[in-house]
Amino acid sequence: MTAPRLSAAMLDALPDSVRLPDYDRSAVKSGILHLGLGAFHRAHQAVYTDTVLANDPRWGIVGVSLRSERAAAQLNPQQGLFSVLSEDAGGHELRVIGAVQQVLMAPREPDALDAAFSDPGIHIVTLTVTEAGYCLASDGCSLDSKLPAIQSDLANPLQASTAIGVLARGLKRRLDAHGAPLTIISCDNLGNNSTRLRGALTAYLELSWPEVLPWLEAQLRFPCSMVDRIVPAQTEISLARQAELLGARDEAAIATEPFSQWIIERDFATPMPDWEAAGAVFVDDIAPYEEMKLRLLNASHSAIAILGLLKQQETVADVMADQALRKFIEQLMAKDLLSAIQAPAGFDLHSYRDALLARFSNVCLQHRCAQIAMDCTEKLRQRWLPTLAGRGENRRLLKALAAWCYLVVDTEIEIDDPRRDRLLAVRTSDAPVSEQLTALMDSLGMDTTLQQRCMPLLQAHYVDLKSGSPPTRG
Ligand code: CS2
Repeated sequence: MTAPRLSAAMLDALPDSVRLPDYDRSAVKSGILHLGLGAFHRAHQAVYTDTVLANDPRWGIVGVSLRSERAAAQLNPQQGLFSVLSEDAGGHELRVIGAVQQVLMAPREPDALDAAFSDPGIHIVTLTVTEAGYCLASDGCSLDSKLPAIQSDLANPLQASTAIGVLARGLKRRLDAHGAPLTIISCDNLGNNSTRLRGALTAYLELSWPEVLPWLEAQLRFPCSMVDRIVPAQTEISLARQAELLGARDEAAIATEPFSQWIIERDFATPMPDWEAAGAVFVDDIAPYEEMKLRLLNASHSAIAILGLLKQQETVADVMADQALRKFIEQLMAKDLLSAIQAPAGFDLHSYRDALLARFSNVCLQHRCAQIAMDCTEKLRQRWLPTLAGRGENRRLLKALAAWCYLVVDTEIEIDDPRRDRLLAVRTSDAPVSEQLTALMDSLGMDTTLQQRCMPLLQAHYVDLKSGSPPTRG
């Protein structure tokens, strides 16, 4: 018999081991609007907020999906409830989160969305829309206003489906309604994430509603944030196991690791949830935290994914169990990545690295290499280029970059990337190697000075790979 679907009515019937929302959900008011209600938000910001709600009912989350109906279909029939399984070799915890009140589908529900943006009880907008969701040009800073999705939002603001278009219209409505302040926080893996968001949004508003800009300057704040928790995409198998543990079928279930970190720049325009009481940290200078995470965790994650795919390893834990790959990753971290990072004050980078190796080796997480290898042109720019631009040892990082070039040009591995067409054009061209590599470096937004410096070694490693030498050699 299939288990009944998770719902508010059946919470009391769940096993005693399951941790439930310890507050009255009917007393919760909406205080946060979240754009992009994927797995990461559910395993991260929603969990911190759920903890806060036990003492302060002002911070319920209204979720907004931009393109897909999926999150609404998963969560609304469950009254926003979902379960988070956190697990490693030490054991597991299963918790039901009640912080999400409802999910709106932006292009289908413009009136409800306008009402949410105009609600004076909403003080905060958070976003997890992936690196590509900021619609940035190759310089990584300005808005790519020629993108078809941006052009379409500018032409049809009521059907907006990019984060930038939805946010711009929402701000216009809020200003027209009352102009109360707002704190807007990006929770995506981009350095200076909220500052970049602000830049893209400002450029969009200049083209659409420039009258919003003085208010944005005066009344809105965009604190940057560093988020960390490994959240693999669910599979049929993991969903079935979680249903068994929960005693209910949960279409929005999330499986993750016990570790979680959230660092937020202290720069707020509004009252804030006491996320610190739930384990987040507010800091004045976020740059060293962002740098540490992107250039160590995410940088090695991308290398793991690319090398793993080339060696037909399915998951990150599989890569870590492969002696040659593990050794390469350990060396990459120790020799190339660590030395290029300025640690936050009082932080021990070596223990951080050790903890990362243990997290990557967590066999409870089915974190597929293919998931991490998505959107490489966006990710590698953030994760690898700043280290390559430094003056330190870069040999292994250039090998990993050569491995990405090899994956794009010389294999038939599926490419899931916002610049897929450009990459496929290189795959099918018969241009000389140096031209192919230049085209790939251009797609990452690598400037010409850096290209000139990297090219000789990159090309040598790439030619080695083409001649059958494994990327982990040497
Ligand atoms: C991963 C990240 O998919 C990826 O690119 O590197 O999602 C990573 O799991 C998180 O940033 C961990 O906090």
